[in-house]
Formats: sequence, structure tokens, C-alpha cells
Amino acid sequence: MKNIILAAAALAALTACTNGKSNHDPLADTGRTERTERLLQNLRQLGDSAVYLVGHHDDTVYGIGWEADYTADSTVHQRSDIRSVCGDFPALLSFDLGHLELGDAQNLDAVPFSRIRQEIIAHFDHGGLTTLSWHLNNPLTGGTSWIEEESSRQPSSAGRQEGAVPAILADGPTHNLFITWLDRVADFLNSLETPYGVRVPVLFRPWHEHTGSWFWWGADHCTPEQYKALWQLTVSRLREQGVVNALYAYSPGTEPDGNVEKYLERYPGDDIIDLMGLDCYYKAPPQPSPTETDGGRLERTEWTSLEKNIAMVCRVAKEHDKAAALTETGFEGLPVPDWWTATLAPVLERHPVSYVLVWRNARERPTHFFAPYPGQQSASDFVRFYNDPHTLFLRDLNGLYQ
Ligand code: BMA
Repeated sequence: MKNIILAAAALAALTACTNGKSNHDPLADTGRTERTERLLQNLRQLGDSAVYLVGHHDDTVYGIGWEADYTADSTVHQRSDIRSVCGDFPALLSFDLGHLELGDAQNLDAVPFSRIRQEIIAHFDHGGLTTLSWHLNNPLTGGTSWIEEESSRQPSSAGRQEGAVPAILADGPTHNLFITWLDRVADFLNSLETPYGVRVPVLFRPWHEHTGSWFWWGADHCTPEQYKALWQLTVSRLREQGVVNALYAYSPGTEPDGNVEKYLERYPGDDIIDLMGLDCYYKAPPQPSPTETDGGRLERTEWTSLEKNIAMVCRVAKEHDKAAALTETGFEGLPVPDWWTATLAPVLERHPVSYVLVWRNARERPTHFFAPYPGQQSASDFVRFYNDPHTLFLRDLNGLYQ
């Protein structure tokens, strides 16, 4: 385990005694488990420290050139592209609940929900954290989360997409259907329990990137009031269904462009949200001309959209007493060998967040990956990133729930 440099508060929180593997699972005054509330405190404190958790979507279930055997329990929490590169799992795992709402056995990326449950519990047992996104289908049209895909598949239904959010609010035509979908999510969250009787805390991150308009809950498809009502309905129903182990993350895209009013325009409220985030991907800048002598390095290290937005997110999260995070990021295909230490790490050093999450290494789309794998050109730089005293991986954690 590396030497961790932590601010005093985070040091106390993260290194306190054991990970708490007992079946003592009391509720706090908030109605959530005490472990869930302590996790929130620790995520908040991480924002005051110089360190952050590193996360990867679908990390332990597949990677480039491999997929876990979902029929064998012995393959749970065993393999990971990140582990193959640096010898440790990410501190944060992420999975998607898309198609859980349909009652399917596997999610939209063909990972069984039973395996996702096992991975979450195993990761918690090792002291780690899991976040869950939800690329759910459109209850009004039956299409996917994505507007374009849906419009191009069924051009005649494009106009109806604008009504998908109001249609699930009270008295809307798909309200009852949507409640059954939420109840399936509640059942799943309630099923995240260790053999020793502890509900596993998770960070639920639905309705993401809503400042863009590619999802049916996006900015052009509902009003701010409807979007807020969607969140209220979601969280209040999950609470009613006995969910005591979820924190909730708000994660707009980069459209607010550093403008706090825009960032908060659809914010559902401090009583609902626990963590304020940002989804911001790195896009390769245009190739430098041969007359430019720095080979493009200067441009590469200036990530303006992230700088602007993450500074604002850190500030506003502090004002609202919330945790802050870079809830999704990455550079698809990692074509630059030093992206981790030359581009990502310097921004996060300037703007302390509780975690950074990179997206998945799709085994079915070999160019769609965001973490290195052995032999990938950024792998040795990722090891430097791993050894950076600011980054936390699984073995660095001891007490995230204490
Ligand atoms: C997107 C892509 C898709 C995937 C979806 C949900 O960003 O990775 O291939 O289905 O996320 O995981």
C-alpha cells in the first residue's frame, strides 16, 4: 500500500480502525443506515483533502479481450483491466441498472444483475464503494434512453419523446408503469446485503447528463420543474420502498460551461441530492501544425471545459455542503501515452474532488475503452498515476464507512 498524504479530517476518517464488518446496521436520524451517512461524511471530507478515489465502470466483469464467467462464483471480483495494469482494483466500481426496469435478468450491456449484486457486495467487503447509473428505457415509446437512436429507429415517434417525463409524473399515462420500474430498482437496492446482515451503501446516479438533450430526460425534452419532479418522485418512492442505503448524485454535462445558475437550473434540492458532479469527457484537440514546436503538449494539458466546470462544481458543492466528484470522464481509446499524469491528474490537483470515474472497457467494441489494459500505450503512465500520492485505489482504503 502506498503512503497516503491526507488532510487531517480525511486521514481520521479513512484510516480509522477496521472496515466495520459486523452485523450492527442501525439507522441514523435521516432514515438511512449510519454506514451510509458516514460514507457521505467521508466523501465530503475527501473534497477537503488532496486525495480522490479512482473508479472504473464495469471494471470487474469484463475488459479488453476477456469477460468473467458469470456462471462461476469463483470469478467474482477477480479480474480487472486496471488491476492487470497496476496490481490493484479501483477504489470505486460503477455498474448500470439499464433494463432492470424491464424485469430483465441482464443489463443493457449484457451483464447479469445477479453478478452486479455479487460484485457490489464483494467490493464493499474489501472496503470499496460502488456507484450505479441507470440508462433506462423510455416508458412512453418503449425505446432506449437515447433520443437520436430512438428517432432514427422510429421516426414517427420522435415528437412523443418530449412527453416522456411529464407522462410519468403524477396522473400521467405512464405513471403507474414507471412506479413499477422504480420498485424494481428499490428491490435491487434493498437486496444489496452482506451475508453478515449489512445493507451495502451505494451512490445512485440516475437522470445524468440532463443538461444535454441526447437522453429522453434531457434539457430539450422537459421543463426544469418537470425534471425536478422526476427526481422527487424517484427519491421519495425509493424511500417509501425502504431503501436506506442509497446516496444520490446529480451529474450534469458540460453545458453549464462554468455558469452556476445554469448548473443549478434543474437541481432538485439539497434534501434530495448528496453529491454534486460533472460528466466531462476529454476530446482530442486538432492536430498541431508542423510549425508548432511543442508537439501539441500545451494544448493537451489545457482541458478548458473540465477546468471551468469542475472549479464551479467544487465551489457550489461546498456552498451546499455536498460532496463533489468528476462523475464520468475519460479519453476514448487513450491514444496519448501520458494522458493520466499530464492531463487528468493536474486538473484534479487544482480542484479537489471525492472521486473520478472513467467509463467502461467495452469487450464488444474494442475501440470503446477508457482505462488501460496490459500493453495499451498509456499503461505505464497509468502506473505513475497509481503511484501518485493523490490517487486512492482499493488497497488504500480502510474506513470509508467509519
Ligand atoms: C455508453 C456506451 C454504451 C453503453 C452505455 C451504458 O456510454 O458505453 O455502449 O451501452 O454507456 O453503459
